[in-house]
Amino acid sequence: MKLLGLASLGLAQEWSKCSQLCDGGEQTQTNCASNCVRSCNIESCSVYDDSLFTNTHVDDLTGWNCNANCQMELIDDGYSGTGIQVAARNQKWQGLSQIIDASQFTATGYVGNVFVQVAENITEDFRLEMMAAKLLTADGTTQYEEVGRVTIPAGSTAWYPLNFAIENSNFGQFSQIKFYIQSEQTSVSYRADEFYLVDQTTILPEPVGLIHDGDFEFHQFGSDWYGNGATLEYIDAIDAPKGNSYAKISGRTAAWSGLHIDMPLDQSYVGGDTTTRFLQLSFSFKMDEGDMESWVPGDMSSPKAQIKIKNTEDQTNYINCLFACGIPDGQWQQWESNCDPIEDNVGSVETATLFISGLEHKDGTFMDYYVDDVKLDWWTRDQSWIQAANLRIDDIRKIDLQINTAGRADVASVDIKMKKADYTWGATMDTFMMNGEVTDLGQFRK
Ligand SMILES: [Ca+2]
Ligand SMILES: [Ca+2]
Repeated sequence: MKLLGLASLGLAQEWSKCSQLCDGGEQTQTNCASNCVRSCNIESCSVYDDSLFTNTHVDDLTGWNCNANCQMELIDDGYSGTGIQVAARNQKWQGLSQIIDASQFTATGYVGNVFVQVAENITEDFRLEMMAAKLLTADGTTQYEEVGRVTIPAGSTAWYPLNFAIENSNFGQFSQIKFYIQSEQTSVSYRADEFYLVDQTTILPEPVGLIHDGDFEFHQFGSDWYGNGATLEYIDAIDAPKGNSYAKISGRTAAWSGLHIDMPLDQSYVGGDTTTRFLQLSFSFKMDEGDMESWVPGDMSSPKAQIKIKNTEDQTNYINCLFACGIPDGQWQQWESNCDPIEDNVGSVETATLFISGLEHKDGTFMDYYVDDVKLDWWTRDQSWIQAANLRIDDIRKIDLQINTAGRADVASVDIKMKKADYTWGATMDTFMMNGEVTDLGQFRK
């Protein structure tokens, strides 16, 4: 029995996606078995090839300098392959740097990243800032600008992404721009690896389903996400469920306050067969661990997710997308739920907005929460059973068969027909159940 290889298990898909990325960027979860892929870096290989920085992977020290005579060395255990370690410094502006000729800046904005790690145990949070020192051609003075920062938590030895962006600058007035990493905490030595700096328009991703930047990896471009009666911040952290950033929602004052995004949901999403044609929402979610000390699961309402559809007659409909009685906690959880079908009675769609809110505590407080990897797309039947079924068939229902044709040079071919099984077997199933999923279903209806 041959089954279509249309879908593989989710894990396998993550693997194949990782292998298309370049800088050693797949992360394995520290507390799961080996080969347990959790997420991949979001950037594509091209960002390293197209980078305005040279020697992006730090194969050696070529092109990199330690600003104002600080000390650096090549290390073997970088983020991927070799990297750079910068020793303790005397002044905050001493740090790893590279100078780029300003004539290379031809686009209106650039975005970059470098992975950083502390080289020793630290007992307090450690902040690194990416600076741009822009040398004016006219009078030889320098303009300084902080273009990105990251805070590494006390005690952490993980690699962290330091995202940065330089936008809307009149690059033509400068002769060169020096990027350098600085920190007030000069006694802490740190490591850096895998740098890039590219035209921001070259790496903006296409929306996945209805959601643009659902993994919050491109927030520095001005995201479509907003805090709704709440403060929306972006956290850059290596433990993000997807990529290197996620959203924090704080300062909530009501059950409806949370996160929202306007979506390109048009009339093509309305109506049709409501038994098969509906949207599925999934997202990663956790509560603030600090808040969990006062957490009583029974005292908190579940998260809520709704699509608000406004029609051309200014009427509003809400489509529920989260039907769960799960108990969120301080660990990342994956939430997945089908939305109610969007029926014709919503009218002509003018705007559509997804809200993620809820979480009202019995005492009238509204806890902070975190979100990542939000997807909203057509529901499709999970076909991961096919691969599993094929493996079971190989394992249980197939045996090797040997036919000895020695001494029968006159035999041109052998036809084998199984006439009787050792035991009675069979199955009943709905004719439509595997339509389009199994190639030779008819053979089993004989
Ligand atoms: Ca490297
Ligand atoms: Ca993310």
